[in-house]
Amino acid sequence: MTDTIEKLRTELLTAVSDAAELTTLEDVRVAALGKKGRITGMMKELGAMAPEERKAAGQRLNVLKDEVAAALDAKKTAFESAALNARLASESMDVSLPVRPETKGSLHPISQTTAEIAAIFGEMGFEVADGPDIEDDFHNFTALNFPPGHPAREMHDTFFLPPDSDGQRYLLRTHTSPVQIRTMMSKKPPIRVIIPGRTYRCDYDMTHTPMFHQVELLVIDTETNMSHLRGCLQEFVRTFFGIDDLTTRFRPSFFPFTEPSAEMDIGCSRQGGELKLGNYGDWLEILGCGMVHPNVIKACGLDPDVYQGFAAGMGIERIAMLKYGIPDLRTFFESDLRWLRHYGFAALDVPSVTGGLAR
Ligand code: 2U9
Repeated sequence: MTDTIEKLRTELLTAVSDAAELTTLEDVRVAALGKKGRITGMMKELGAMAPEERKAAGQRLNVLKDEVAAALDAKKTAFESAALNARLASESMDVSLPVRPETKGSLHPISQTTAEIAAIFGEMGFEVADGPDIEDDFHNFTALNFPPGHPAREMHDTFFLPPDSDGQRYLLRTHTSPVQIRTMMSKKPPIRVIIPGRTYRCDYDMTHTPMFHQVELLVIDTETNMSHLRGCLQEFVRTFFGIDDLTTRFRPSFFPFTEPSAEMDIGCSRQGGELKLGNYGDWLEILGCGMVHPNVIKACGLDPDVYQGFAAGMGIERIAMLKYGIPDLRTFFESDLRWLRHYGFAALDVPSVTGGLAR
């Protein structure tokens, strides 16, 4: 029996090693370990042996069975990884190839500008957060320290939905600030987020549309101050407009949700009726900002004696118009294909601070 097992071992291991493909290997497995396989057959013969002989032969057959099964497994794994490597090699593509010139369609300037803003703040360590367009009074007003009766709560400024069965009056968010409230209530500081998104106000004229886009940023930590706010926003406008020495100026202002509050201007020139950004002595208002009001920190369940931070907000249409020389706000939402072809951006040219923000 010992000789037979040894012969069978050599035969089976050679068959495994000679198998050139998965189907042959499967044939070897069936011929060795299947119901009618050679090893299975020899196991069946053990019953007819004398007890001593049966014990020794049984042990040898078990060792052989494990050895052949292991060799089959190893060979199968080798076949599978070779097949995967061949597939990966044949399906690879060169992602650095330029976009096909015949690509139809383009990115809307709002999408392009939003991606540029996210790339700049992303480089500074900010995450992008988002939240619902339909909000409740708490997240849109109360938690942001708007007192009852504040003009922004009025019917004529805010789009309210009809009250639901519980009398709850939902609204279309008037700013992206409720997302900041949701972020502060769900995340532990340090928090560094930007929130780009749609906002809605009941207003329509040359410089207002009922839906517009805002981006807000929020930093909450234990030691943030106005100089961090200034450095961060100055770095942003310089990178966004691509003007290294762009000057900034902060003027005191008022918002219910920040204290102190400020408006930031950037340097410009209006000579000859043409607006030029840069260090020319004149000023253009670009965004609002401030240190988050302690009442807002408290409303989000954080201790204002431990945490403070800064926030800022700006209109995306406004900065897109300034950067790309788009003269009329209302054209953003007219879906005029000629306008989109003129002001649109190549769809797969993802902006980055190092690779460039726009062509
Ligand atoms: C939280 C705390 C503070 C966000 C801020 C502004 C100033 C601001 C306007 C710019 C033009 C809106 O698009 S716009 O009409 N925004 O001036 N926004 S500070 O402050 C926050 C936000 C959330 C929790």
